Amino acid sequence: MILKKYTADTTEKALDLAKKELGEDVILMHSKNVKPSGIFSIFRKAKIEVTVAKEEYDDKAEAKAKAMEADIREGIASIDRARQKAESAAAPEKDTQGAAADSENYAGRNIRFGMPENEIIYTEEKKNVESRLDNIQSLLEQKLSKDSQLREEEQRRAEEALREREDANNAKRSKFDEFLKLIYKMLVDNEVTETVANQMLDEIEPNFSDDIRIEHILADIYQKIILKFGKSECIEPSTGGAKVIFLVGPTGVGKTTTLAKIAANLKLVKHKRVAMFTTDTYRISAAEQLRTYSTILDAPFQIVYKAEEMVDFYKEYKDYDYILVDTIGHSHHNEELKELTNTFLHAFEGIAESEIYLVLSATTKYRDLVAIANSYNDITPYRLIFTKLDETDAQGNLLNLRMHTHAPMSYVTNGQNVPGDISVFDAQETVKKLLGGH
Ligand SMILES: Nc1nc2c(ncn2[C@@H]2O[C@H](COP(=O)(O)OP(=O)(O)OP(=O)(O)O)[C@@H](O)[C@H]2O)c(=O)[nH]1
Ligand SMILES: [Mg+2]
Repeated sequence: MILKKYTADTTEKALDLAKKELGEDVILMHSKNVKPSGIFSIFRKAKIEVTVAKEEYDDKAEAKAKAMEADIREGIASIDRARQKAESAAAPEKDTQGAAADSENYAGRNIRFGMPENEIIYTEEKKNVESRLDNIQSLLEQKLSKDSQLREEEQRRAEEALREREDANNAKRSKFDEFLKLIYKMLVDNEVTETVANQMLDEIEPNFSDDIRIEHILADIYQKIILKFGKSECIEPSTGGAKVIFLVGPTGVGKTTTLAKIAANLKLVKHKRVAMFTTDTYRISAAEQLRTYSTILDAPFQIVYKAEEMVDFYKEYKDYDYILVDTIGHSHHNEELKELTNTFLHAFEGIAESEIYLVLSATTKYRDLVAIANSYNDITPYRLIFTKLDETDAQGNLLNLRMHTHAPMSYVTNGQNVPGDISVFDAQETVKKLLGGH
């Protein structure tokens, strides 16, 4: 707040000076008559000195200042009234009786000051008004200091309320963050990669409500991961002729065993006509393994060496429902075998409907799984089968690979038993495990 004094003939003129310098919004704090000095000062007109303030803060304070200004104006009016009274006492037409009475009333002072009667009245009234103004000023000062205390108190309370609100928000936010951290830890413990875990958590709507509970966040992320897994896509009958089903993948993941499980289910449960081919001519034991299953299932069996040969064999079994083809397992670094597999996979284009399933073990390291999946991405679209779920407690790689490849999930296997230990991938079951369920 700026406080300044201005002196002029009238209050208005003094205020004008103040407004010129400080602007229109100055507040009149105090006004008083200033006695002229010098030998003939008694005959000279008194000047008015005003004290003005310029507020530098809120409207409320301005309103209060205006109220004070009104008080002061009243004081000034009072001075003016006194002056008028004194002037009318000095007027020539003043009746002598009245003057005598006044003279009596002020006799003591008359003797003391030796002044003309009208000047005595004026001086006394002026003193009264000045003392009244002094009172108003001290009142104003008290009020101002009280107001400023109140303002400080108000500001302190507002700041405290803001701090409390911030603390409460931070508490809720940190509760939400705490839950997210727990879920993140759970996912990563289950071998979901940090990238995928963050991707999942990013999709959770922030919730800082009072009744935030971990169950709500879990339900949210549960739904979201299930949606990420999408609908499982499994073997479907062909619209004409035998459907050719290929199982491809690295060595030892369980291709032959899984093929036997699928064949057994199609034949024994769904009563479909099934033939079994193998392109794995590298190891005698590999072919013998599948032959044994075919014998048990009483299903035709063929060893296939070349892609053209396979098309010829297909003609023999085209009235069957399914031809299941086991392929040679190979490293994703082995370009020769990769090319050979490629020729088999594309042999039926324009001849028969086919589906290709990439068999991966849930126990394989994420980095290797990505390399394997990438090597098949170059060849063909595929669906994902995960084996050996019984050998790991962490199913994170199922989500990682689904997110990496965008290939549909199909089957999972969880044991060596044929024809058991195979099922259609159940996203709910896997997501429950990823989130710490059993
Ligand atoms: N624990 C467990 N073992 C399995 C599962 N599936 C297959 N196996 C075992 O994994 C081993 C390899 O299975 P195969 O079916 O021969 O694997 P493959 O992919 O055909 O192997 P290659 O033909 O040599 O490339 C066998 O001992 C199977 O019994 C499974 O779901 N769980
Ligand atoms: Mg095999």
